[in-house]
Amino acid sequence: MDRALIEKHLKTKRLGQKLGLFDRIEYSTNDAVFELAGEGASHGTTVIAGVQENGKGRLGRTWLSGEGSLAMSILLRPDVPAHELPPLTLVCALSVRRAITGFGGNGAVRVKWPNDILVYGKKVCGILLEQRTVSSKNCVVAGIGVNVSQESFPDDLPGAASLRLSGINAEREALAAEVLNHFEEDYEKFVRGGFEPFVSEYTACMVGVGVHADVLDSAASGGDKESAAIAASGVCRGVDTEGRFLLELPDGERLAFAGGEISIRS
Ligand code: BT5
Repeated sequence: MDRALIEKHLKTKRLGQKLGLFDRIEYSTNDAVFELAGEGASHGTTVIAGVQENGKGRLGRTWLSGEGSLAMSILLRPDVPAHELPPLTLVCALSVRRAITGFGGNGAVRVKWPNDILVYGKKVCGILLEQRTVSSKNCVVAGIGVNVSQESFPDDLPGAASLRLSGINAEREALAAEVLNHFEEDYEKFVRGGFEPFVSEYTACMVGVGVHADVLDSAASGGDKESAAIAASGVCRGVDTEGRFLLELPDGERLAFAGGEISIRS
């Protein structure tokens, strides 16, 4: 990872101005940032790695970050009450989506509620926001994993692709800087006005709007999607002003889900 190249593209005031860079890190960049938070690191402190061993997904899942990937984690010290923070994951997905589309892909780059970015239906990015109280202060770490230039994936990840395999050629350092540029702006907008200003953009690039969807209870199955029970089925109607997934049931009633996982029926 080339620091000068990141700095060349970085236009932020705070995000990424304190930067830890690793070609390889042996543990999750999210945990690395929480450690720095415990040492008093300021808002915006960022850790970026090429290869990340022991990367984390949601619900105890693993995130594969081998050669050709980008793993980055950003420390946020929000002045927002904890219960208002969940939609920040969606905001972060929009920032990363915009950073990616700066290199190509346009309409093919979509968000899958709540935390994935897909290109041509395959997952190129996953986002994990974690919140903890560190030294009695509320800290959020936004973790972003992007498959940038891998040429292949293991057989057990048939739904994964890299930007390169999807026809988008991005330099990791430039992409990382653009993610920070977009997220700084979007984070400030979110702190001022909540998720409402993002609803139409999110809905416009969201996978599955108007299509039949199942909401899965993956938390109850310990994160295992295959064995997760279907909590509800209906037609996806986008997201509401709190970033919740809207499902229209066959009788016309609308349910809003703050958590869970979505399976879109094609
Ligand atoms: C996520 O979880 O997608 C969140 C991934 C967050 C990774 C970043 S990297 C920087 C920071 N440090 C960390 O330790 N984590 C964050 P989830 O929605 O639960 O999806 C996990 C599932 O995605 C796995 O169970 C696999 O099925 C699949 N998966 C794992 N690695 C993948 C990859 N590289 N590309 C596409 N899919 C992958």
